[in-house]
Amino acid sequence: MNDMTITRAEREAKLEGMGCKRKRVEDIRFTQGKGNYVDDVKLPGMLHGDFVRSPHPHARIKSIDKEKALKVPGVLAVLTAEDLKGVNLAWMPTLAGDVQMVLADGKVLFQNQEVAFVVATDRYAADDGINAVEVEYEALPVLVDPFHAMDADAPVLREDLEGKTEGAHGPRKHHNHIFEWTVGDRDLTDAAFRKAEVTIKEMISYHRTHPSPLETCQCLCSFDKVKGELTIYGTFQAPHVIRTVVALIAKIPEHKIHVIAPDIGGGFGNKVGAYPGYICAAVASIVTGRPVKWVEDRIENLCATSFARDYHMTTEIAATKEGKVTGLRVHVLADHGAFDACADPSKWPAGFFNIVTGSYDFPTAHLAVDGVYTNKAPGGVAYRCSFRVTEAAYCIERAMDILAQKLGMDPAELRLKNFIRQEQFPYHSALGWEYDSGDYHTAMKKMMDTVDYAGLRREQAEKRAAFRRGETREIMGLGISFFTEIVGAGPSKNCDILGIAMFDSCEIRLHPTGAGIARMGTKSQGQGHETTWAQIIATEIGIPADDIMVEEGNTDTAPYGLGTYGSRSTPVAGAAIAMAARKVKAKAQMIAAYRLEVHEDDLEWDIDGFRVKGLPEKFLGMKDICWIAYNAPPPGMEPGLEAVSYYDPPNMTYPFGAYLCVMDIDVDTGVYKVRRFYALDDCGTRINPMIIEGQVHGGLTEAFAIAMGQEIRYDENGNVVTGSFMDFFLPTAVETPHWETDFTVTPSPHHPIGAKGVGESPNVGGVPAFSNAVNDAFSFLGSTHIQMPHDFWRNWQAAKALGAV
Ligand code: MCN
Ligand code: CUM
Repeated sequence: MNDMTITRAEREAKLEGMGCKRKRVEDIRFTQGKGNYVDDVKLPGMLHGDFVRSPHPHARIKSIDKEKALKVPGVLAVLTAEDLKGVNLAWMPTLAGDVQMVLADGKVLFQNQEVAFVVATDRYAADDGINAVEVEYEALPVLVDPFHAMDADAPVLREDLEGKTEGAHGPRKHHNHIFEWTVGDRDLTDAAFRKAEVTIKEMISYHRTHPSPLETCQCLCSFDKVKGELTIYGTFQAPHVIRTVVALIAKIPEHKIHVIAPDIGGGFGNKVGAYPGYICAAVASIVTGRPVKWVEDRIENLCATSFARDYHMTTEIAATKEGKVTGLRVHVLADHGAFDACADPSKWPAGFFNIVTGSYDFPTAHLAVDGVYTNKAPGGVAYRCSFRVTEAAYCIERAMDILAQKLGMDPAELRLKNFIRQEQFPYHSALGWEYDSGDYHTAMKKMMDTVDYAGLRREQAEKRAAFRRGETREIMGLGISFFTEIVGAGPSKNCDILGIAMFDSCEIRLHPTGAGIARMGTKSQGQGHETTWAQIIATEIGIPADDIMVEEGNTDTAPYGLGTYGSRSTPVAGAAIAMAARKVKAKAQMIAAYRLEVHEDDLEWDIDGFRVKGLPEKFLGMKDICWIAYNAPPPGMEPGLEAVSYYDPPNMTYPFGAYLCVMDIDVDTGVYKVRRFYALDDCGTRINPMIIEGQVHGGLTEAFAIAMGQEIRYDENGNVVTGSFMDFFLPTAVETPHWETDFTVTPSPHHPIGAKGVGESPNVGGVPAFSNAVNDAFSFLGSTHIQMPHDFWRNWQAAKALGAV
C-alpha cells in the first residue's frame, strides 16, 4: 500500500536515484583497507613469476643459458620463446591485427622487452633466478626517431614481416611501415586550400606518455589439470574479451575458462590489452600444475606495458580572412613502437582520430595516418583517451589558436564563429561522424561569463605592456579548449573487437523482499559503477539504490560485455541497465494490473510503484510487486522478476566542454603557476554529480601531468630515460591546481536516459587548455607553437629562444 505519511519528495529522495550525489558505496571497503585486489588473492601452493628483460633496445639474441638460474634455491622453471613454441605461444595476436612476441624470439626490439620468465616459490627467489639467467646479445642499429622509420636505409625491425607488403589495414610502403589510413575528400580539401585567403600549417606533436594506476598490471593463473579448467584473476578492464582471446589462442574451451577481475586499483586504459605476463603465467601454471602469480613493478609498468599517444600531427587549416574555416588537412605520423598493440576497435587503426574536426563546422577535411615501427615499447591508445580522441582534440584546439593568432583574432571569438550551431544537430562531420546533440555556444558563453574572459584579456594586455616596460618578468597565458568527444563504442555496424560486436549488457534480478542484484559486462576500476548503476535502476524501477547490489568482473556470472574503457560504460552499459530495468518494470506492471484489478493501460508509474489513473489510493509499490512475483503471480505468468538486456547503441555519444586555464610563467626560471582552471562539462543527463566531479578532477590532474611534464622519453640510443617516478612527473597534491567545475545539460537523443560518457572528457579537454595557456603566454614574444610537455626547463628554453632571457 502507499505510505501516505511521507511526501513525494521524501519517497523520491529515499531512492537515491539519478541526479543524487549519492556517496560511493564501494568506498566503505576501500577506505578501510578491505578492497580485494589481485595481489590479495593467495592460492595454496602459489608460485611467482618474473621476467628477465632486455637491456638493449635492438639486439640479436645469441644464446640464453638457464642452467645457473635453475640451480637457484626456489626456482622451478625458466621459460623462453623456445619453450613457448612447443605450445604455439611464442607470439600472440594483438588487438590491432599485428602479432607480438610473448618472449623474445631471436631478437629484442625494445629496451626492457620480456626475454625469459622465471618461476619460483617466492618473488625473491624469482628475482635471484632472473639475475642468474645468462643472455648473450649482439647489438643492432637502433631506430628511435619515427620521422626516420621509413628512410631507405632504416634498420629492419620486424624480420617476421620481411617481404610482406600487406598489413592488417592495407598495403605497407616500407619494411617499418604498419598501415596508412585515410579519411575524407582529398580533392575537395585540396581545392579549399587553393582558394583559401588564409592558411596555417604546424607540426603538432603529442608526446609519448603512460598511465600510472596505483595498482600495476598483474594476474594469477590457476590451471586445474583434473577438470581441465583455467581460472585467471587479473586486473582486466574487459574480462570477457580476455576469456575469448584465451579460448582462441590457448585452445581451451571457453566455458572452462573463468576470468575474474576483482577490485582494480585504477586502469586508465593500461589494463585493456593482453600482455606477455598473462600468457607466461598461464603457461607456467599449466606446466607446473600450480597457481602462478605475476605482478609488475613500477618500472616494468612504465617501460613495457601499453604506452599512450606518440602522435606527430602535421596540421593545416584553410580559412577566409574573416576567420571562417573552409578546410582541414591533417597528416599523422604514429609511432607504435615494436609491435602494433593498439587497443582500438578492430577496424580503426587510428581509433576515432577522425573526430579531429572537433566542434567546428568544417565543410571539408582530409586525414591521413601512417603507423610506423620503432625500437620502443608497444601499445598505444591507453590513457584516458577514448581511442585517439585526446590527440585529435589537442590537434584541432592547438591549431585553432594558431589560426586565431595569424588572423589577429581572439581565440574565443574564432571558436564562436565556427561552432556547429545547435540547429545543425544531428550534425554530419566532414570526416564521417554523426554528432548526436550539442549546444556549444551556450557552454562557451557560460564559461566566458563565469571567468570574466574579457577582464582576463584586459589584465593580460596590461601585463604584457608591463613586461615590455621591464616592470615584471612574469607573462600571463589564457588557454581555451572547447572539445567534442566521441564516446560509447559502439554501434556494432562500425565497432568490434576481434569480430565481437561492441554491445554491452545488464542482468537485473529482484528478490522476493524487494532487493536485488544487477550484473554488467563492464568493470569499474575506480569509476564508481557500484554506486551509479544502482542509481539508474532506482529511478527506473523505484527500488532504493541501497537495495541493489551491483556486481561486475566475473565472467561466470556477468552477462557478456565488452568492458570499461573509452567512456563507453554509461553510453552502452548504462543504456542496457535502463532497458533491462524497463523489461522488469513491464512485467511488474502486468502484476500490478492483475492485483489492482484494472487494465495495464489504466496504470501510471509514480516514483516507486504503479497507481490507477485518477484513483490515487489504488497504488501498488515495487517492493510489494516483488513479493507477489514470487508468491502469487497472475495465472499463466512465470514466477520471478528478472530481465537481461544486451544493448547495441544506434550511435555513439558526443559529450563536449568548455575549459579555460589561466597561467602565469616566470621567464627567468620557466616556473609556471596555474592561477585558475575552469572546466564546464556537458555529458547529457547526469547520473551522479559528485562522481562526475570526481571523474573531472582526476582527469584534469592527469591532463595537467601530461601537458606540463609527464613523458616517456627515449635517448638517441633507445634507452628509456623516464622509467620511474623519479623522472616521470606524477603530480601530488602539492603541484595539483585547484579545479573549478561547471556544467550544462544537453541530453543524448538516442540514449534511453539521455546520458553521455564523461570519464575521459577532462583529459581530452584538459591537455589543450594547459598547452594553449603556455602558448598564449609566449605568443606576444613571436612564437606560434611550443611542443609539449611544458616543464620548467622547456619553458625557460622557450623564453631564451624568444629572446626574453
Ligand atoms: N557518470 C554519470 N553521469 C554521466 C556520465 C557518467 O554519473 N552522464 C558516471 C558513471 O556512472 C560512472 C562514471 O561517471 O560511474 C564514469 O562513467 P563513463 O564516462 O561512462 O566512463 P566509464 O565508466 O566507461 O569509465 C571509463 C573511463 C576511462 S576510459 C578511463 S581511462 C578512466 C576513467 O573512466 N579510468 C579511470 N576514469 C577513471 N577513474 C578512476 N577512478 N580510475 C580509472 O582507472
Ligand atoms: Cu583509452 S584509456 Mo580508457 O579508454 O580505459
